[in-house]
Order: sequence, then structure tokens, then C-alpha cells
Amino acid sequence: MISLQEINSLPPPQFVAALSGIFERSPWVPERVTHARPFNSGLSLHAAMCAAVDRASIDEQLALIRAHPELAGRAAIRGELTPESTREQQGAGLAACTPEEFARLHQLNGFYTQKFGFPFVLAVKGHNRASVIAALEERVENTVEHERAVALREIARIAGFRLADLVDEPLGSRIIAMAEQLARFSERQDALVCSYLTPAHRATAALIRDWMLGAGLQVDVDAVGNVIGRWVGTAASSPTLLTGSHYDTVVDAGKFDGRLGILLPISVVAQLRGAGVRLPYTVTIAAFSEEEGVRFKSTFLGSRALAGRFDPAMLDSVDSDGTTLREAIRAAGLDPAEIPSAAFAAGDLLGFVEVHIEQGPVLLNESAPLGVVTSIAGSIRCLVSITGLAGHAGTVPMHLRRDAAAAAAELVLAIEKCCSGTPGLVGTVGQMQVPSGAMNVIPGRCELSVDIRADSDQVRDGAFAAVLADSERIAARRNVDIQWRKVLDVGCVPCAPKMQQLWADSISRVTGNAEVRRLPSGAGHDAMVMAGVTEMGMLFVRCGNGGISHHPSETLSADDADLAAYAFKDFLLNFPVPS
Ligand code: HGY
Ligand code: MN
Ligand code: MN
Repeated sequence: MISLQEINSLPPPQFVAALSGIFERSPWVPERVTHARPFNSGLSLHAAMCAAVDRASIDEQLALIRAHPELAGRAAIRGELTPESTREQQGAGLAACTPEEFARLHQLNGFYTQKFGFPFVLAVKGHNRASVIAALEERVENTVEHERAVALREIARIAGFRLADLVDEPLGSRIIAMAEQLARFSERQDALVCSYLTPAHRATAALIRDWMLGAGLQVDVDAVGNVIGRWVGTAASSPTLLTGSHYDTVVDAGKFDGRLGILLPISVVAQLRGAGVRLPYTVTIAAFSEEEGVRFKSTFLGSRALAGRFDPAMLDSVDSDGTTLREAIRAAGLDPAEIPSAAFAAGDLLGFVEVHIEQGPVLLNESAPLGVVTSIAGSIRCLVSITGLAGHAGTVPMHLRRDAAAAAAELVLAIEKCCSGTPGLVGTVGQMQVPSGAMNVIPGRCELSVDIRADSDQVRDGAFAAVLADSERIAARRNVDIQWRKVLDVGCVPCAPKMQQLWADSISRVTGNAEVRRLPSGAGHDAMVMAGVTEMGMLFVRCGNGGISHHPSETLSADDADLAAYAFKDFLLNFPVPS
């Protein structure tokens, strides 16, 4: 390995030599980025080199593709592969082809090279012989133009894997760089929006899968799109410690909500594996596909599937375009019928731990980089539909109106009043719209969302009952109809005392502070679902900008990410495995 610091400071010839194995037999690629140093992460170095390839001439791109050996081809037989290609082809089992597999690969490689004029290139990490042959059979049908782009994309993936194995960089800055890169996949140019099974969401899943593969994990994608990476422990039937968080986002989101709890474990496992560490238990990282409920109001969809708590009725829910959840899952190449088999066998679980930004100001205000979560607030979420009577804005006197938006406004203020003044109780109307509204029409309908939470179920339920009573009074007085539909009702969830103590011990060891802040979470997390099947614990990491979250100003410092990574690493190394 070579440190990022060295990469940035080496004289150009040594810099190029150090990176000569990243793009197969093509030192011109690192050569073209020598001037762009210093790079703040391995990922930004990778992005710069891939951009240099994109800018290269077609002839240079073809030469780069042609610099790659055939898979299980003549160079492999003659032992003329580069060290990197040797490792990669062996890793995919290509040095152990059966005569039939070898003949099939030889035949397909011949067709392919004859058709395209360059060899078939595939990032074989995560592949086996059968899937390599399947990829060749599929891609040999492509057009030349399309296949050149696919080959270059595979070369970029290969370079990413090779660079991750080569560059030794601080965990914190790598985690930040990973989050920055994921944030580029969005449904909008002007904001981060990554909702369930959109193209941005699938691209995010693909990159998380690559990073898990690069960390040496065995990776699967389950029937709801959870990306599951396993680092198998030393004991054959080693029980599993599950960790993870969600990779979907709210609309106009920050980069770290959810994603920190995926990227940090991947980076820590990569570092532990790279140091030759083996644990007496399996670590499984779950990148949950959906937690925010933005597209289908299906909060905690990913963790519910893993916990065996998925409600099949959800498959009929529709998004704003009328697409059902079932159709979206199928369109992503996933099979709804396989959802039940996505559930983890609870007996295998040693526990579930989630690393998450605090999404509030407590740690920031107390200058504490890390904290232990004691409990997670329960929440009730509803969609409310108010029906009054539309009419002409100019001709209907005020006292004769049944204005749905005015009723909604009064309801919003009633919710604010009911939920004010009680510590830990909050009420939010995050969405409100007049369907097909117009400036000169009295709103006949108004739809809004209601989210009520508290750190005690009794307080939350009491507030909800009071709000419903107010809603009835408003409906009667304004002669409108107000319909409430509950879309989420999760009770408060305490974090397991054992997990709290283990986190507190790790924080103490890595910070040197005996005093560790423990605090409740007002935000909901996948951990509250996983608590239904195993012991659960959460590590909170300080966020900046006043603790703002669910907002593009959400921040996390590289130092805090680094400290959290070392706390997580300490947690893994000291986790007590029952004998
Ligand atoms: O709403 C929440 O608390 C979480 O961000 N889904
Ligand atoms: Mn969130
Ligand atoms: Mn979250």
C-alpha cells in the first residue's frame, strides 16, 4: 500500500510508476493527472484518471482496452498476465475452468474479439466462471459503439478496485469522499433526491455493491434492493453481527443521513481485512434500500424485509405516477415473490448496530464528537385528506365557504399547539397541497401529511388523540370532511443496555474520555425495526451547521467520521461472542 500523502508528494516519474498497475499496461493514464495533485482522497484520484480516459482519443481508448488480456486466454495459459490480472482472474476461478468452460470461453472470446476488434473486458470481482460466461454471452450481442463504452466502464471499475487495494488513506476523509460520490446520483440536478428504485437509486446501489466487493465482502442484492455484504468470520458457522443503514434519501437531502452507516462499516472492514484481521463472527453490512418512505410512503421497507416484517399489502401502494411498488420492484429486475426469503434468520444474529449522524444539535452544543443512543422516538405518520367545496374566488361570500385549505391551515396550527410545550413531543406537517388548485378557485380539496413523535408512546398517543379531536371540531365548524389515513405507527424503541455499554466503552477507549454522552434519538432509524428481532445499539456522530439534517447543509467533519470509524473498529474488535 502507499499513502495518499506519498502519492501526492512523489516526483512525477515515481508517481506514475506507483500507479502503473491501475490501468492495465497504460501508464499514460496516471501520467495525465500528475499535474492535478494533490488529491484529497483515493476516490478523487480515481475520478481524475477516469476523466483522463474519457478525454483521450478513440485510438488511445481502444489501445487501453486492447492492453487487457483475454479472460482465461492464451496470456493466462502462458503465465504472461500482469500481477493484478493474475490475482483478479484467479479470484474469479478462471484458472480452474473445466474443459467445457474453457472451450466455451475460448469460443466466445473468439467471436467477441472478431466482432469488436478488442478483447472482452470485465471487472471480475464478485463474479464466478458461470457469471463471466453469462456476461460474455450477453455482451457479445452489443453494438461496437455501446460495447466500447461498456468496456471502458468495466476498466474504470477495475481501476477503482485496484486503487482501493493500493491507497492507504485516513478512514474519515475516505468516508466523506464516498458520501460525496454517492451524492452525485440524484433525480434532480439542483438537489440530492434518491428515492426508491429510481435510476439514481440503482446507480447508488451499484456503487455501494462495488465498494463492498472492493472491501472483500461477499455481496448479494436481495428482492427489495438491500445490498448485503458479508465478511465471514473464522468459525464456519459463525453467528452474525448485523450493521447498516439506508441509502435512500429525503427530497433535497444531506449526504450523510443513512449513508454514513453504510460507508463507515465498509471502510472499517476494508482496513481490518487489509491488516489481516479475522473476527470470530461474521460481520454483515446491510445497505437498506428504503427507509424514508418518500416514493411509496413505505417507511423502513428495506429493514422490514430483512427483519421478516414486510407487509405484502405494501406492494399495491402507488407512487405519484401511479406505478405500484410491485411494478417498481419488477422493473428493477427484482422479484417480489422472493421478499419473504430476504428475511434474516433471527437466530443467526448477535445483534444489530447502526452508526448514524445525530441529526440534531446536542453533541455539537456539548462539543462531543460521539454519543450513545438510549432510545429511538416512536412516530405516527398520517396522510390527511380534507374535502370542502370548490367555488368561484370572486363570487362566494366568505361566510358561505367550505374552504379545504383554510381548514388545513387551522389544523396545522392546532397540531403545532398540541405538540408544543411538552419536552420530546414534536408534530410536523411536512407536505400540504391543493390538488389541481388555481388562484381564482376556492380550494375544494387539500391534502397534508402529519408526523407526530415523542420519546414516550403515552405522550405521543395522547397528542395524537388531542389532534384528532381538534380535527373533528374544525370539520364540524367549517362543514368540511377530514379523513385520516395512518401510514406509519412505530412505538418508541429502547436500545439494548448491553449494546449501549459496549458503545460507551468503545467511545471511551478511542476518545480517552470516561464521560460518554448518552441521548435519545428524535429521528427514526432502521435500528428500531431490527430491534424487533435482535439486540440493537446505535452510535451517534456529531453533525455541524447547528445539527441540521434532511437538508443540503447537513455536514460531518472528516475528523469526526475518522473518530467514529475507530470507535466502530474498537466495537468490532471487542464485541463479546458467546462461546
Ligand atoms: O423521519 C425520520 O426520522 C427518518 O429520517 N426516516
Ligand atoms: Mn432521514
Ligand atoms: Mn436516517
